[in-house]
Amino acid sequence: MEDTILIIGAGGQIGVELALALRARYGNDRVIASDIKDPHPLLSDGPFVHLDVMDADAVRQVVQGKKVTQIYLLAAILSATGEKNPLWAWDINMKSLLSVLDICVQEKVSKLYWPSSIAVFGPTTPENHTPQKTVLEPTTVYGISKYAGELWCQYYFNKYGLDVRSIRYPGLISWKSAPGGGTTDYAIDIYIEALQKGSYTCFLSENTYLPMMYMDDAIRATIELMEAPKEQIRNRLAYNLGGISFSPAEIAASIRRHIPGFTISYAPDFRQAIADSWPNSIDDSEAHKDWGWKHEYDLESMTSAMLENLKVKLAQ
Ligand code: NAD
Ligand code: AKB
Repeated sequence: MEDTILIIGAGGQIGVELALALRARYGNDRVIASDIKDPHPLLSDGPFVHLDVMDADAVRQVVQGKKVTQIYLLAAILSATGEKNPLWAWDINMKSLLSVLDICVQEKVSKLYWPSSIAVFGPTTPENHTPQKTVLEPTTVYGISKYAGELWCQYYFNKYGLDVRSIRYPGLISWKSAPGGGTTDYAIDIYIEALQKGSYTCFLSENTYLPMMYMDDAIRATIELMEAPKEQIRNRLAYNLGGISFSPAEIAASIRRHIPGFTISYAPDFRQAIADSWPNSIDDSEAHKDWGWKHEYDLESMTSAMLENLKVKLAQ
């Protein structure tokens, strides 16, 4: 039987690109995009349903009615937005996951993808080449919800055999769909403002290093993980995923190689404390060993791709 895939939160930064990639791979009709907001214009070539993930009955109806066999649960409140309203962020992030885990078991959905984040790490975690297994003492509500979420995913795998898979994404950088309120969003805004204004005021300080990744790599990782044979998935919490590590000063220097007059200034705000609590770089050797993961984009190739694509998009 062919799979029918439901993406919840398909209108967001990752969802739009993941929906496009899954549709290109499995066929437009096999991938149902859903979101609480109106459909993104790039998703008009396939099915879309309005869906609030907090409405468990509505999610169940879609799963039953469309005979869904795989779910990608992307709806969440990210780090910076979450710190403004912690209990609300906790409620959305945890209730949505627990309800979808339950629906998957009851409706015999064969696979669930739920992303975690580098936000599971905290100030007591080793900050360079952070290992897969290490101290996890996150200080943001977002990070706490991701850590708890990982444990719930593992619990559902152990208790019910649910094939749930997860990645701790680093900050993702992309141009097709806007980011949704994270601490790493500066590394997208900087490209847009470099093209529009020739200058950027960064909300993180110049030497703040964070793990980052170009979206093409992240989408490929997600699909490779989901397609890997079950016996190769030895980690049922979430896989560390490396990529690039750079600071605002370094991304600015990389932009200056394309836009020589570009200037950057720094006005750190509350997001600095979040960034300071996260690692500088990630060791993803377990993902490499278990399912062959290897990233492709470095800072220079990502800058070229971002500027080239944004130039065309912003001119439209
Ligand atoms: P986003 O904020 O861009 O997208 C989330 C989508 O979920 C939005 O389209 C939003 O409308 C939708 N949504 C919100 N509440 C909903 C609800 N009640 N019902 C249905 N849909 C709802 O986020 P994203 O960057 O695409 O992130 C997707 C997932 O990946 C999240 O779990 C996030 O924590 C994780 N992640 C993202 C990054 C990153 O850098 N983008 C890094 C690490 C982990
Ligand atoms: C955020 O900054 O909140 C996200 C993430 C790294 O999880 N981009």
